[in-house]
Amino acid sequence: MPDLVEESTMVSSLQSSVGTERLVVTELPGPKSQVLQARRKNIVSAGVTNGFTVYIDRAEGAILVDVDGNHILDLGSGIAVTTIGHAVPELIEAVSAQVAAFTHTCFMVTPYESYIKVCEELAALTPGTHAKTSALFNSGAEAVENAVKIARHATGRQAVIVFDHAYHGRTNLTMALTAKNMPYKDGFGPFAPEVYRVPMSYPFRDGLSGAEAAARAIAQIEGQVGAKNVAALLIEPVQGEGGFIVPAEGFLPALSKWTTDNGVVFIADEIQSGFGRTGEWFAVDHEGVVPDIVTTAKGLAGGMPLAGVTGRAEIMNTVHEGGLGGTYGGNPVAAVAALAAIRFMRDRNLVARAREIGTLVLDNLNALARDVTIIGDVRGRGAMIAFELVVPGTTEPNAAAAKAIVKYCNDRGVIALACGTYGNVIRLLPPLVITDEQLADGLGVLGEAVRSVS
Ligand code: PLZ
Repeated sequence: MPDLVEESTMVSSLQSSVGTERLVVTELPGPKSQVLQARRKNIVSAGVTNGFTVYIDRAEGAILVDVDGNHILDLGSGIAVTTIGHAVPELIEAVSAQVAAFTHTCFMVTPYESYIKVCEELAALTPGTHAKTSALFNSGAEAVENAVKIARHATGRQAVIVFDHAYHGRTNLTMALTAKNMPYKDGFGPFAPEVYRVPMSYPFRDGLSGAEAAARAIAQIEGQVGAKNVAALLIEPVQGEGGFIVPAEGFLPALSKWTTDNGVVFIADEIQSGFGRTGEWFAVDHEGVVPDIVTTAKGLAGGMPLAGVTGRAEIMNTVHEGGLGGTYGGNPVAAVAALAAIRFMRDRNLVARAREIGTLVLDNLNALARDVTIIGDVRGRGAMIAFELVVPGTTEPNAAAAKAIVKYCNDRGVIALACGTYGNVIRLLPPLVITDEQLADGLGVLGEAVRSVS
């Protein structure tokens, strides 16, 4: 328990300005972080890991301040969550006022307006002008589970189609939907049935056009599952954990058409790619695809836990009364945070900013890729950009290089995240409020890291 002195220090530190510059004042992790890490080892389950063990005290914009006073540049946004940046005054104000008013009633017991407003925003922002309804939950995995429940209920069918490299969560059903065994699934079975995996479009590794890759996936579905048995096709329009894989142009539209022709519910998992991240409100917007259901979380509520399932009213509303819910789903504090985050994104035009960030990052990384032999591919959209590391002269994944690059960045106070089925992809997910100077600083360190590992 923190004593009173510590608590008052916390409050004053919250009020002091963080500034915008990266500043490393101790070895990393610093001495206080090391003490906390030793404490953690005794008491936090070993199954939960940390990428970079600096313990955070406060944050602002794209800077995290750790307990040793180091100012860390955040190029990960807590895995694509703090899209609007840390400590946004409008969000603090909204959340504080809501905490003072009431923190919980359970929407299923006695409702409140902010839940409705979030659903109105989701209906307005997600693709398509058809009638839509939403249900709110706490986490991405919970949203995906509910989207599948709804699709099965609406179609009376059972099979769910997912893709190679997919990531959809860590609960029992979403583990089954997720592709990668280690660390997500190993030893955690048995898994939920009626999940069928088909090949993704992965231009760097398969060389297929979007139409060819879609034909390959569809042939497999029709041959091995049968269209009439398929309730839902679930896909991340830009895959996240799987390696920021952007399918070839035409792949998503072809799949979307096939689902429409066959009475299959097209579910876009936009949990990582949504809410402005890719330079459109949703990644499917880049190709004009209109999903039947969209799942959202992460960037939706600026760091508060909130997730949504938004879909065609005629699909969403087939569920019987009481069929969807949960104690905390659409919690009022998280709901007002979402409203503040959405307003902030609109006011600051952060979706356009994501496109600018994309241009800056792509130019920088493409130039870097011409100079070194370990970058096999640079890809992504908007502020969701990554590069894939290979053994020089081959396409063989180079996970060791990714690890070394992340460590080099961390040692200098920059958060960079690895991802990918083969652990060989470095992804950038900066908050969209990152300044050009901060971005240049982060890319500078990243460039040094790549050159040092090459
Ligand atoms: N769908 C597309 O990216 C979460 C997971 C990190 P939850 N991605 C980060 C980890 O190792 O657990 C994610 C996602 C997509 C679903 C999810 C699941 O969202 O809020 O983590 O449950």
